[in-house]
Amino acid sequence: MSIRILVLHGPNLNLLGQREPEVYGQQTLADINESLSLLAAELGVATDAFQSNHEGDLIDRIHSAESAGFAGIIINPGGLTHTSVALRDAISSIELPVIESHLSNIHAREAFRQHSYVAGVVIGQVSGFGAMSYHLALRGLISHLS
Ligand code: CA2
Repeated sequence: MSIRILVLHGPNLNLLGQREPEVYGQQTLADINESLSLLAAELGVATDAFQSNHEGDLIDRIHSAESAGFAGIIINPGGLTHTSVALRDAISSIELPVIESHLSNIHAREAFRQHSYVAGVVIGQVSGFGAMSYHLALRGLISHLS
């Protein structure tokens, strides 16, 4: 059975491609999930994507990821990146490697976006490459696992 990677998308990312294309690009979340899944297949792993607008749902998925058979997590926490101690605590409570991914370069945006609560408990962060941030995160996670 191939290695399975959980991909978590946080609040408002379901709106991708419909609003603010100048900031977040033209691709929909379904487009991003599909291209990531194709890359994963090329690299010999599988991705399983989940989006939620609810902090607790994301935390529940993080808690159950290992028992559900995932080897690692890629997460774009959306706006929760900059607010959520609870999400950070959930990530630090598990043994699985986690990579943080952002479409935009959060360090080149408003001051309030430049701090990430989760950055200190993840393997690494990819920020600013649009949909490719997820691809780079996947490559980084696979490299970390192997
Ligand atoms: O750049 C990223 O990936 C972000 O995580 C996206 C979040 C933002 O709060 C972070 O600072 C950076 C926002 C996701 C909301 O996405 C939208 C998509 C279309 C229209 C409106 C929001």
